[in-house]
Amino acid sequence: MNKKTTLIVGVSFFLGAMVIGGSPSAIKINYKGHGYEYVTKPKLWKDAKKDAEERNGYLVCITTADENEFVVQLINNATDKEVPRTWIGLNDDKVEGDWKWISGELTSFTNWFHGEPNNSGSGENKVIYEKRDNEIKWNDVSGDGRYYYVIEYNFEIDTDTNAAGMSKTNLRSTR
Ligand code: MAN
Ligand code: CA
Ligand code: CA
Repeated sequence: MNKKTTLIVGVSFFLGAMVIGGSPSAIKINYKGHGYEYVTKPKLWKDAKKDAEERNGYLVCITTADENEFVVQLINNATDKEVPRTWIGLNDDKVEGDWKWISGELTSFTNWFHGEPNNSGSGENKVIYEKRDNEIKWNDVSGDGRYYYVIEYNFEIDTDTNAAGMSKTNLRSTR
């Protein structure tokens, strides 16, 4: 097969798998020994947290610029729609302004939008990734919205075909 044929066959196979499998409600991928699952089913923060814990994971906790870049790519490549608002495991529920990862990890790395966190309105103690202009960063919001979420696992997980395809093409092409 020449290059063009190989590409067409490859892409057709991928789209075929998408049709057979339907649009995936979760994307599973491993990074530096941890599993990450992007759940494209909107939930309240507390229900997303509970779901993650019931599956032996936790809402994603981001401690380095590399990990941030990886999670941003996961969110950015998950759907062909506008980047969805996405819960992470950061909150200041205990003491206003004292941000904590639910994993207990250090909070030295941050990725707030300019002007955030602002605890606006009647208070904002949970955090999402969202897209403003061309940036995907953090904003504090109330826990009342229903958004997608990323589950992190302290171990590698089984990845599905679609996610493997995504990791090889989309993720690598951004490096
Ligand atoms: C604006 C900003 C944000 C805030 C949201 C709440 O976008 O003030 O800081 O979180 O409104 O909807
Ligand atoms: Ca707050
Ligand atoms: Ca805010």
